[in-house]
Amino acid sequence: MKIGIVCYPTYGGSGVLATELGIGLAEKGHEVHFISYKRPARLTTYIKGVYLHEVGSYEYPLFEHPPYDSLLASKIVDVAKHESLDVLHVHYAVPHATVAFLATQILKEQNINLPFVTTLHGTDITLVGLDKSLSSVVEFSINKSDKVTVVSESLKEQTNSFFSLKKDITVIYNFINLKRFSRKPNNEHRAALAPAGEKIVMHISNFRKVKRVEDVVKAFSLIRQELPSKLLMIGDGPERIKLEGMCRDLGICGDIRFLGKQDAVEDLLSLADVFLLPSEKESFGLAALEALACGVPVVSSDAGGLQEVNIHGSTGYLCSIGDWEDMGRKALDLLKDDDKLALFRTNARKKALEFARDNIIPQYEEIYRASMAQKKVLQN
Ligand code: GMT
Repeated sequence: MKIGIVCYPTYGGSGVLATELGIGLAEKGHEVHFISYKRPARLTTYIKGVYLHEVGSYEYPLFEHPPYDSLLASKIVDVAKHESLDVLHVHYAVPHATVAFLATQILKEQNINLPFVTTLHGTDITLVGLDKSLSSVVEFSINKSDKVTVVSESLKEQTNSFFSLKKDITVIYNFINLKRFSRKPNNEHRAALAPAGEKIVMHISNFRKVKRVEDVVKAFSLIRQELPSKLLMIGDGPERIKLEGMCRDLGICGDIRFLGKQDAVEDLLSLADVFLLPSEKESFGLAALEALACGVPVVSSDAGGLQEVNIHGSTGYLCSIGDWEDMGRKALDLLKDDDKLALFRTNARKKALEFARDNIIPQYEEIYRASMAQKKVLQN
């Protein structure tokens, strides 16, 4: 198949998932055309069958903001026509599903029937999509998609309760490349980051408000009172400055390292003893899955789809949103008990196997085929 993938290129879960999907599809022999305003962060090397079409900008004194939606629609039309796409897959409803509808209508005028699949990732529904200023457009665009997928049962339930949908939604979980995400011990890195053999606590995110990163630091301050430990904070985003101030106020900066955005997160995850994810909202929790795949137990909130990934008392623990004291205690419970930690590590990796890339990608291929068949029937 020739597949167009529209995604955000940044270090957000939807872009990561879309990129890994495109790479996986190309490895299976499909031709994949990424359409994005920058090279997606996880697209680091040349891969046979993968092409990138950048959406440019357009400045004009009349515009306060460049017209991203129109530029993207125009690029989709161009790529669809000249690369003869069979299907278009857009990630994140806002504005990608709306733009996909516009682009496919333009193509229809030129007798090209391109089906489009929309994948809802989370905040496009639970935060941005719900906002009164956008919700009617989001609902319309979901209904106009040929197929709609979501990343968890929890997100399916929320989407159906927030919007009046005429569409069936298919759940396709986030997936993981288990070869890449596996535990690869690195004594040199461990000695550099935890020189006295301290335990390593880790968090990875885009440091947005919804991630409740301050709870990570609060939980860690409790952990380090009882156990020599280090906290590695990976990623960057709007909350980082506040967080750095908080570490200084608490006088614990010596035990916290902010490593910024990293590409090879699997190497760092391999160093961790426990992963903390206190999110306010989390439709699936790809970062949690990446940790589990590297054999790292997860202490997380019980938000959204996290309950479908992180199994309480087996792969880690689930705590109420905002209860950082419980998160700290649960992490300590694991960190202080080597046998338990070893058992949870094994369970974590075992759970991750359920989300193996090879099991999930065929579900997307099936959705593409179904959307193409549906379009053909409508056409005849
Ligand atoms: O994690 C983020 O805030 C980024 C966000 C996105 O849409 O870019 O990630 C969402 O999509 C991921 C991939 O499907 C999910 O694993 C994340 O749980 C989801 N984030 C939220 O729901 C907050």
